[in-house]
Amino acid sequence: MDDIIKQIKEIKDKAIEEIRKTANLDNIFMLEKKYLGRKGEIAKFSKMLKDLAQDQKPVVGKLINETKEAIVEIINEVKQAFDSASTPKLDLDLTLPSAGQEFAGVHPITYLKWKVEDIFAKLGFTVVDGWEVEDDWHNFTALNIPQWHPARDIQDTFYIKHKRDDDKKTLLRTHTSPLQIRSMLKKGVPLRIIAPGRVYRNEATDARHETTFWQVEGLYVDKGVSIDNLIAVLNKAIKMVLGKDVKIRWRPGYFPFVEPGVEIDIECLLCSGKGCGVCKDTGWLEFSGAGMVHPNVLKAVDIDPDIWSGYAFGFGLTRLAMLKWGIDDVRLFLSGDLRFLKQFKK
Ligand code: FA5
Repeated sequence: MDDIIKQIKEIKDKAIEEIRKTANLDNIFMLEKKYLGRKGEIAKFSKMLKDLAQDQKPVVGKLINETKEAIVEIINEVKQAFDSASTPKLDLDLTLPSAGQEFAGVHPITYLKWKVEDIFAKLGFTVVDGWEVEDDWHNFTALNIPQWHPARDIQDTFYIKHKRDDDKKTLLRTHTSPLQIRSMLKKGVPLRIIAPGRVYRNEATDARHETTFWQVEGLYVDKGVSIDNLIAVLNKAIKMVLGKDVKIRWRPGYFPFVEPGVEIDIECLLCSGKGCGVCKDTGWLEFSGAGMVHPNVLKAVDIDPDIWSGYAFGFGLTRLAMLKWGIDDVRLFLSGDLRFLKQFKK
């Protein structure tokens, strides 16, 4: 028995010395396991108890318990010392009222996009999404604007630098119209979609023109679609988005991918049609291009124009936002100016 007692005392001294000397908290956890763990040093002595004589068991058992308690105590002491050393002393008054938390708001264009999507969904349109980096074929050629066509000059764009100069040349899309092509190729006909998205043009900016702006493309292809359907749907949708009756002007317009083509203007709500800097004193803001899908566009995606017909439109979501909220400069949308953006926070 004397031998066990000696061994227990030696282990106790060794444990206490090791724990005191340790320099980091991880080691403390390791030593705790080493001495007090299920298979640790102290547990070994507990297992020996059963082989001792009856009168020796309480003496050795008591010593084991005292040793455990002494080791637990020193471990706790050292842990506490580490804790208080790692807690920085801050000059902080926790009773002060909070400075308040600011939450971000939804950008007005995003809000309007959601509204437009809801309205067109109610009118039976599916919302589709596309890429902002397009290839020349989807952005121009398939839309009846071949390489040599002068209409390419109207939508000057940002080309992605590379050596090729053919249909696979990539560029930042100049309009959402490539989604007409992509949707017909992917989904076939009949088809009724809208495609909202960001587009890019290399042009001088002014109160109505940005280099980066948003459009919403619409396409409806079926049997027997007429221009009356187009006029009815757009008149209805515009009024629903703006939440009031507005004057809408339809006039002939040229886009190579529609025939006949129209341009749609909305009375300038900033000056109630009287004429101002934003509408260039005309009283109208150009809002959308539209028309009946050109047979060449249908042929480009292997759809028979003798069976199917359709209308398409592409309106400026950014222009619509200007009209809805009376914003007199398109450049405010991307300015990142919080004084502007905060006005739209719900
Ligand atoms: C087009 O982009 C055609 N893809 C529209 C279309 C689609 C016609 C389907 C026929 C069938 P346009 O370049 O006119 O057309 O642009 C359409 C609308 O985008 C304009 O009426 C205007 O509201 C808006 N827009 C055009 N350029 C800018 C710009 N730089 N900044 C802000 N909005 C613009």
